[in-house]
Amino acid sequence: MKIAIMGAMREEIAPILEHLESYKTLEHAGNIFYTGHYGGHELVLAYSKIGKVFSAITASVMCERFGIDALLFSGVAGGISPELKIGDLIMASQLCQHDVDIVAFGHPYGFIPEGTLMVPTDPALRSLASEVAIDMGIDLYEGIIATGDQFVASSERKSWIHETFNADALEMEGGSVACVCHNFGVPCFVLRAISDTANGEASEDFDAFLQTSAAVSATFILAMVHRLGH
Ligand code: 3QA
Repeated sequence: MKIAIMGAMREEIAPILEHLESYKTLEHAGNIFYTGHYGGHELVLAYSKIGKVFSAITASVMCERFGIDALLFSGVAGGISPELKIGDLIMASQLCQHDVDIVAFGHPYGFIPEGTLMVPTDPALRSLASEVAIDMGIDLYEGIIATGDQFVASSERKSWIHETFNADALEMEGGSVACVCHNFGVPCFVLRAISDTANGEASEDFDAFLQTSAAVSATFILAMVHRLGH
């Protein structure tokens, strides 16, 4: 299979790149795409830069230009559910855009006409992830992830996102990437390890835990790649 793995920040992709014995690079559309082999599959890796727009560019290029069979997103997130502690893993069942607001026309928050409020991820990739988690003895949460072009560092905004979308975690790219994949018909999986809890201490926690949480997510993604298509 040909599998795309993407993150938003360099730190989210670096621990995966380290595991490739060799790779080639291709520069395109403001990104560096790394191609190589792992676990008997062809891989294409890239970090998009932060946010919905940059991540949509990268995901679109991966879908359109690399002929991928699946796209796996690996990275960190702010936890909303009190069950989620720093370092815990959550896979998205579905994702939304918490910053979309055309409520003046009677639409619910997050809804764009001819789109859907929630975009689901691929059920087969989710069940594979559940099996991998059991085998590795890891607790893997499943829930709604809310995406927006904001680093959330306030309990008020975090509560609003929870109440409005029933989201368990939030970040800045998953919703756009899932939307791109959905529109291209490419199976998508979004995994995040918690780096902070999106409250008043979020920026300090994020700086302290970005690297370790990114590595937790990357390790799990590589275990999934090992199991894909076998
Ligand atoms: C944060 C990263 C962006 O790609 C989204 C991390 C973790 N905690 C979050 C939170 N709110 C929203 N998203 C997240 N990622 C970008 S800002 C830091 C940039 O530092 C998930 C995420 N609470 C760069 C140094 O200047």
